[in-house]
Amino acid sequence: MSIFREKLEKCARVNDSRVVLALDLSVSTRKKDYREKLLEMVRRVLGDVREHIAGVKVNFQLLLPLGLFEGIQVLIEDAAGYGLPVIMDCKLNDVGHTNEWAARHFFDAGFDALIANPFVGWKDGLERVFSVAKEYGRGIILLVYMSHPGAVEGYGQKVISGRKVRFQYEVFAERAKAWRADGVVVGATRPEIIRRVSEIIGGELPILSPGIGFQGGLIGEAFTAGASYAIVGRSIYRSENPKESALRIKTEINRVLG
Ligand code: BMP
Repeated sequence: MSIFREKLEKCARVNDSRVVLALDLSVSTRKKDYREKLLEMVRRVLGDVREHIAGVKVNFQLLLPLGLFEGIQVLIEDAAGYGLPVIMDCKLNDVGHTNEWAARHFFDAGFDALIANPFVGWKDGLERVFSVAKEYGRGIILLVYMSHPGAVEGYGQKVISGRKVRFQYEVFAERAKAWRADGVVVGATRPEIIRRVSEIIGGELPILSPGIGFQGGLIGEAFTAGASYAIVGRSIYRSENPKESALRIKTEINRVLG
């Protein structure tokens, strides 16, 4: 098991939580002191909810205004101080040499794992990302089926694999296992697909499931179908009391998991 997975599972145990916080807050760059305001907001939310989450996910909404070796460093240090792993949600999706450098920068900056898109394939696509992750001892999480309606057009299409007609996401779930990924993303809006992916990966990899709350996914359905973690953003950081919301969500997940 990778260091990233060990860290995620340890936090899940210590905080008794299967929630990964999506820190997607934003402040318009037209506002004065937007960097300071944004950093203050995200640090406050993270500090408030830290005992009720298993990890943190950052995406371009924070990376672009805060800067990888500037504000993001403060956030990574905060998370490290709380013992939380930090995932870079860059959905890496290019040819090998640029993927490799992006991954090196993210790992040098201190991210524990990054999310990549298996659509680019292995050879001179994700192969170099996996080898960089191995070199640094960090994690790679693969998108297998996204949570938005348009996901059906790609992840949900039928493809010919070998001689069989399969769903694209089934092939991706098998690749995640074969490539020794550290987790897969499957939208909580599609519990039947979580169930199928869970059959394919047979408990070998955690299923991280975004889309609960604002996108219509339900905790009961997603976790009964086999989700391991919920990736939750707006239902926590947009609520009046993020700490209480994170506690409520983790408690509901724990109740479903029994
Ligand atoms: P929210 O809980 O506010 O809907 O946020 C969901 C988070 O999960 C966002 O950070 C988004 O980038 C991410 N996400 C998603 O919603 N669907 C996917 O299929 C993959 C994601 O990474």
